[in-house]
Amino acid sequence: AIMLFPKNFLWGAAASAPQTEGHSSTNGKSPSIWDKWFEIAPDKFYQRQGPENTSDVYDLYLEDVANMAKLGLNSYRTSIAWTRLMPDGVHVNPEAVTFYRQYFQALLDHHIEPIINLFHFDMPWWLMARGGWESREAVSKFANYAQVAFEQFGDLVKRWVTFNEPLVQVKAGYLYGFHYPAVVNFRKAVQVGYHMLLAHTFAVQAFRQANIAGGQIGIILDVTPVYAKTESASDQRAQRAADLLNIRSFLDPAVLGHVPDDLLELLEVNQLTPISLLGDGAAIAAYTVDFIGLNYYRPKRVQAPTKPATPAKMPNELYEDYEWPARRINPYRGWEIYPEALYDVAIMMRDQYGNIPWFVSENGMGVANEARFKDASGHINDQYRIDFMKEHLQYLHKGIAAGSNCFGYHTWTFVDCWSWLNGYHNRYGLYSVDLDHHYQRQVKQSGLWFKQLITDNGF
Ligand code: BGP
Repeated sequence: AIMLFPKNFLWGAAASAPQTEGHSSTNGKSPSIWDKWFEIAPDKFYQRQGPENTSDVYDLYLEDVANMAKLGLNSYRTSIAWTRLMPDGVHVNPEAVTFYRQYFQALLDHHIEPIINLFHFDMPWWLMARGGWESREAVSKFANYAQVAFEQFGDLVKRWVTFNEPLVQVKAGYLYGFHYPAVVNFRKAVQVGYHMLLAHTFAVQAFRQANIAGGQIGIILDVTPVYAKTESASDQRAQRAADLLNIRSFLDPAVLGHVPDDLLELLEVNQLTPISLLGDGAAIAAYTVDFIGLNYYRPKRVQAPTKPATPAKMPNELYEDYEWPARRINPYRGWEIYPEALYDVAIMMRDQYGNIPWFVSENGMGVANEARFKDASGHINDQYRIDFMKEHLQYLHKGIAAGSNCFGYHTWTFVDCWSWLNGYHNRYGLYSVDLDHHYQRQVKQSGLWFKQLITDNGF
């Protein structure tokens, strides 16, 4: 079958500043929690690969942009590092302004639309030292940073994003304890999540006030419908709770302008209502988004809890992750592959969120030790990644055909990049980087396929 995507569909790739730029402690940048954590506990990081250099986009962005143009990308998402633009949270670093302006201009010169995100897990260290997202102060600091970014780059960047996956930071940092500050405390997680929601809200407010001609603002969330193990009442209850905490907690306020009533109730019953909740409802209602980005890698499946939970692990008393016996697994990363979810999410956006414009802001296949798939010419022959994207695009296409308002597809990522505690273990790029030869780039088979995909606007 021939699958053509809508006219002017956005084809591109996504990345973030901390995972690609490098020069993490030079050129006027101050440390984020990642730089500091690596300094304190380097052994936590895969092969002691830290955030200092990453893929050196700071030096190599012109080469990358030229390669993007070669493959025909018409859009690219990355982030600004708050710690580079405003190293002390007050003053603007002129070198950062020059760097980002040249980078964004280079994209525009090649007809690649920059979609710019303000925050990708990289809390400044100076602010973390004052409580990070636990402190309400972070809300106004973030809104101020957003305003500065709109002023500095609003002439070049039209599509803005406040946050990438805020809930991942809430969960990884405050609930499951694997990202800094590695706390396990549901009460703190709620407070942090709430402050991130407010930071998002007031950044949208700053955006409306900046009045950027042709400008739009959105948020990027890691979202799929939650799938229950069975139709039983207890599994369905678990499904609703997981959906509420993981999906609706951010998607509802961002799009519909209110925190779900059942979430407020759940928090109240557990005496977890965040401090200062009551005064912010009007702002949340007033500053909703223009579009949504959804990152999708794997589905979330749950069942009713099978083990007794302690209060400290509050979500565990509501639901438990469940491994579907029939699942397909990406053998190179261990994650379930379930492309059908992209259709389900498309229908969810159509029916539950007023058919707001949205795009797939990340989708891709992580592969460990990918160098083993090099062919004789030195290119990585990643047919598995081509198959992965094709399958997902088929279900996305089906969702669009059913009327869902999806305007683009971004793969994670363009060049292999550094990933938090996983370093360079799992590779995702359309281009490989060679860590032994100063991040030398080379196109993979999937890159050539992606080019054809864009040329044909489908496959
Ligand atoms: C997403 C993040 C990205 C990226 C990706 C791949 O959740 O937004 O930053 O890291 O996941 O995950 P990983 O590198 O752990 O395989």
